[in-house]
Amino acid sequence: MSFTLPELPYAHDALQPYMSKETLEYHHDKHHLAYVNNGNNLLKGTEWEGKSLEDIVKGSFGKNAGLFNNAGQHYNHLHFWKWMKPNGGGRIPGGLEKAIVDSLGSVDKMKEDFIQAGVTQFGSGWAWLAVKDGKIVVMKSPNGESPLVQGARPILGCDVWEHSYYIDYRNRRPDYLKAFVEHLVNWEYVEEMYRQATA
Ligand code: MN3
Repeated sequence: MSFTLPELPYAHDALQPYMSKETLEYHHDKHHLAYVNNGNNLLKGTEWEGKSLEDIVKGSFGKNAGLFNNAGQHYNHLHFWKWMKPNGGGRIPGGLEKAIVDSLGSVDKMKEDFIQAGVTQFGSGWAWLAVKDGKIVVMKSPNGESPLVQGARPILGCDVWEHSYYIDYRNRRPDYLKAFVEHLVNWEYVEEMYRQATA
């Protein structure tokens, strides 16, 4: 399969004031598109041509850095757009909330640890909620990596590359992460990925 840039599931200005139209124009229309185009070029002629995106990400990790970086970021961003919605944050669906409390103690503790993971990811990368050995865990990863290459299934990720927040928050990464958790997260999509990860 080749990679294609998905449409955003909302208008570019729909996440304001927490994520601006300008940020999404650069981040989705230019950065994600570059991962798609570079990934398609680097995929040609490799053993992973014709494989699923997840198989390409997992298979190229540690073997083909250029392809992995672009395929990994394509996977991460495909979900990142869906992990957000206008008027996000708020109530977490009951089944997912129970799993979070069982695994991490409380919703507040989950939010605190998730924000801390993003704040302490040195340089570019991602903060994650993932399912590992049947439990929800907080993780972080550098660059285009994800829980997929750490033996886990991602259910929520926040992009902490500067291109994701610098226009709106400048150097205030903690404020961006807090706004993401409180006002942007599409918990229904997180729950859908949790169900898939535990099916
Ligand atoms: Mn990004």
